[in-house]
Amino acid sequence: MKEKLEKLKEEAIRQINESDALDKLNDVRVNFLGKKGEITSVLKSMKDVAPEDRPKIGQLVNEAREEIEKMLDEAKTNMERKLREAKMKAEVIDVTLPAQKSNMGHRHPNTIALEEVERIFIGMGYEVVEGPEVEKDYYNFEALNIPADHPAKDEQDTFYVNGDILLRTQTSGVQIHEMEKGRLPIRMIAPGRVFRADEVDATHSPSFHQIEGLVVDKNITFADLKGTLAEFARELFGEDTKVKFRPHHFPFTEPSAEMDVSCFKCGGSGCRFCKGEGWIEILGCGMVHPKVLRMCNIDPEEYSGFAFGVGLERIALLKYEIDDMRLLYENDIRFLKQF
Ligand code: 2NM
Repeated sequence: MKEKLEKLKEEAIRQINESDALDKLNDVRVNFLGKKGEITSVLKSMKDVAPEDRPKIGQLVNEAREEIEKMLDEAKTNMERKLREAKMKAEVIDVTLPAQKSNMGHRHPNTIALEEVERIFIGMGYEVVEGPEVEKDYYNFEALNIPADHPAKDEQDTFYVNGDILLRTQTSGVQIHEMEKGRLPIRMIAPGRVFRADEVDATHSPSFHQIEGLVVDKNITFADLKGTLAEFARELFGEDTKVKFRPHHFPFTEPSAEMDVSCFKCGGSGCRFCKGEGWIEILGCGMVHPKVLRMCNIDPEEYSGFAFGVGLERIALLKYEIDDMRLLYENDIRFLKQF
């Protein structure tokens, strides 16, 4: 009996040492100390032991049981400690590692250019006014002195919603609405999306953006127009920028002009950027036609005004030296991130 107990003990120790997981240790406990375990069955066979030997054998069995229990407990404590240590090691956080940067969005070059233009005009006391992209034919053409049979209407042929309603080809309609309100004087810019029946190429798109400006007050002259737009050009392209006005024709202004700025790359001597010209065309402008004022119930004998229109994409392309307008519409983050 004694030998059998020794053997059981040895076997239990061997199995404990071999256990590499808590559930395996538990199996050992069940196999030896459980209800149907080895040690328990030894106890059950006590009935075969001579009565005088029973206390002695009983003590041996209990000792073996206690010893196995102790070994199991120690092994369990050890194993739990090792598991805890491994877990701590695996879950270590190095607080000195650089943080993962979240992917920030980026303002579109058009937006950057628009905010720059808005900043300049707000600085001169202008209001920024927006209006509808879908407009009545009257506000896009008629009120701007472009009658139905005018050739300028062919030039700006557009997308009609129906015979009377269209996608605006310029933001001038916003200025007409503002003049109709009868609150004078007016100093405003109207930025926004416009539409033309143009094919897509490096410098054209059927949908682009314009910023139009309007000043209406008493005694406004072409000198005010020149001073204002020259200052705009200097703020946008640098203080050494020169401006030049060439006579032009628009139905809604008289006289009308186009304004060139001296090339901000070569300073006017001629380079690849200005195609050797030294000058870059930047906007159209003029004194608001008396007919336009009258249609808005403003007396041209009392009030006068100047207006201008500039393409936002044109400014973004020039300012950021982008050579293809299509890049502005593809929204490739690798391109957009550069500005
Ligand atoms: C341009 C050029 C010249 C213009 C005129 C008006 C209005 F409403 F007052 F008649 N708004 N914008 C204007 C004048 C626009 O774009 C090249």
